[in-house]
Amino acid sequence: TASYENIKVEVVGSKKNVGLIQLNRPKALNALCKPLFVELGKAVNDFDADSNIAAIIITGNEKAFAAGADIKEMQNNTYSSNTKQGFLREWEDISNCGKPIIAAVNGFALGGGCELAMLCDIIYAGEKAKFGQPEINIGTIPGAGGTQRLPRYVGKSKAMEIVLTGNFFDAHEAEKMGLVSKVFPVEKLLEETIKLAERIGTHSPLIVKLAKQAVNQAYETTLKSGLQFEKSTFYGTFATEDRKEGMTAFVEKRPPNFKNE
Ligand code: CO8
Repeated sequence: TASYENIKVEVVGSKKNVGLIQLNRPKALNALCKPLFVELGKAVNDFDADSNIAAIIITGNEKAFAAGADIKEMQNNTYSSNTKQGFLREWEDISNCGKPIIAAVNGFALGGGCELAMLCDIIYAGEKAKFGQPEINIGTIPGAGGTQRLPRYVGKSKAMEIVLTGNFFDAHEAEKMGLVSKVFPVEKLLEETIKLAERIGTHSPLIVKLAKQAVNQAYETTLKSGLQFEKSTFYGTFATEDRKEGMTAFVEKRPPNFKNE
């Protein structure tokens, strides 16, 4: 794998089919500076293109998943520099990934860090994780999905409270509001997240990709066209070898042998 300065990249899991990306600027609590985001985008794209990889994990360290955009780096930005340089461009690489991405959050997930976790498909948290959208404290607003994804995930009242106060909330609150799907002891988080990725990795990669696309429609379109998309995609699975294999294996009472076809 390529070598990076702001992230560490590894292939893990007993079948070596899980791509692990660790944000690695511990001294700045993994603040998301531009070079970090360029590297993260490249690592995600590479794993997305690698047929040996079933799912991707993004994590940080025990103190911080990511404490937000790099405030020191953006301090002197201007409206025109943001606009001309496309300040948030690299975020697209992550939202365009076809494979499942799981965020394993220990420590702070604030501002852009919380938004990065929300760009992922599933969030697992360690019990000391702290989430928040503190942008309001520094005179700005969330800029990478916080005002749009939070209300869709946790509802308007909670989202407003989080965005307008800038207050942090913990892993258990995050789980209760549905932002996080499970909470684990700090030292178990990564191992449990790898297990989740491995479980996903037992399925047909092709069908996993379709399932991810279909769930995402629920956040991107109306119910009517989302249901239409689901139905067409469901019908479409019947054109795949893996659908045939899955049902045949069930009837023959044996494990399926998916070919990604
Ligand atoms: N940017 C740059 N440096 C940071 C950041 C940050 N977001 N967060 C922490 N650091 C640095 C600190 O400056 C400090 O560096 P130094 O030792 O050189 O002074 C080091 O990390 C350790 O931090 P603290 O000493 O502050 O550690 P504490 O344990 O006392 O406090 C906190 C931890 C509470 C997390 C605190 O650091 C904090 O409040 N950080 C800022 C959180 C924040 O406001 N985040 C939102 C940023 S705005 C944003 O994300 C907008 C998103 C827009 C889109 C994203 C584009 C990428």
